[in-house]
Amino acid sequence: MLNRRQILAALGTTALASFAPSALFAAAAIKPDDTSALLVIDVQNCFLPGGSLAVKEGEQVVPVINRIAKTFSNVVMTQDWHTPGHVSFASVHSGKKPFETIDLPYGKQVLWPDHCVQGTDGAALSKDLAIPQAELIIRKGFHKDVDSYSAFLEADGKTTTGLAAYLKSRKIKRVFVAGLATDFCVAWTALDARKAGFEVYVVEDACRGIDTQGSLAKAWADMAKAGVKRIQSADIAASA
Ligand code: VGL
Ligand code: ZN
Repeated sequence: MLNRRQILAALGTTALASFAPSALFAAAAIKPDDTSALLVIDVQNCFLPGGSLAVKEGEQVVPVINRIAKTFSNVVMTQDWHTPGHVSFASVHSGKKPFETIDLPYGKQVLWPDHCVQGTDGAALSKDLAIPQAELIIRKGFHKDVDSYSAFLEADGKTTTGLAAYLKSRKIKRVFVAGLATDFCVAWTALDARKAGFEVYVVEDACRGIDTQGSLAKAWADMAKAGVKRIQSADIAASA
């Protein structure tokens, strides 16, 4: 009689290798349910090629987001929605250039090229998004003197957008975050979602970053520390 150890040894690594990956993959697939929502962050013309604050490879998130969105019954989109002359624009601070920082009453602010001005074509959502079931569009950053990277909370740290209350009233427990830019609006949204008590997944290949002054590495580190789960679109089970 072979004992357990001898059987395992006889099976050897080939048997394990051919068996384990698919089993692991199946176990790892995440299935969005009715308590899950996909948050599609700022997939707007200004952040896409030709836009005033174009994110490198930003257009590549669109097909990935369209694909994963099919697995969600709840999808919320956001739009960065600034006034003309918004405080986050370098153009309104004399002697300042885009990507420099200034101190504002609510803290440090990165200055940007003018972008996502209310009602302009640059502020429009990408026409290539194909998510007809999206149920809510949250606009943010519309107070002239306060920025809002996060879809939940403005940069003053206290003015809410109403999104947490909306999601809670819809019984959402888990949010999946995708879009632009990984290191600003995606990361701030993911961090605030954790603070609001949601289970949070950021879908890495459905996002692209700006990466200024180490912002991308810092964003991933902050998100890991806050318990945000970093996943790939392939980790989400294909729709039934
Ligand atoms: C964003 C910079 C300025 C973003 C918005 O969507 O990540 N970044 N405004
Ligand atoms: Zn903005």
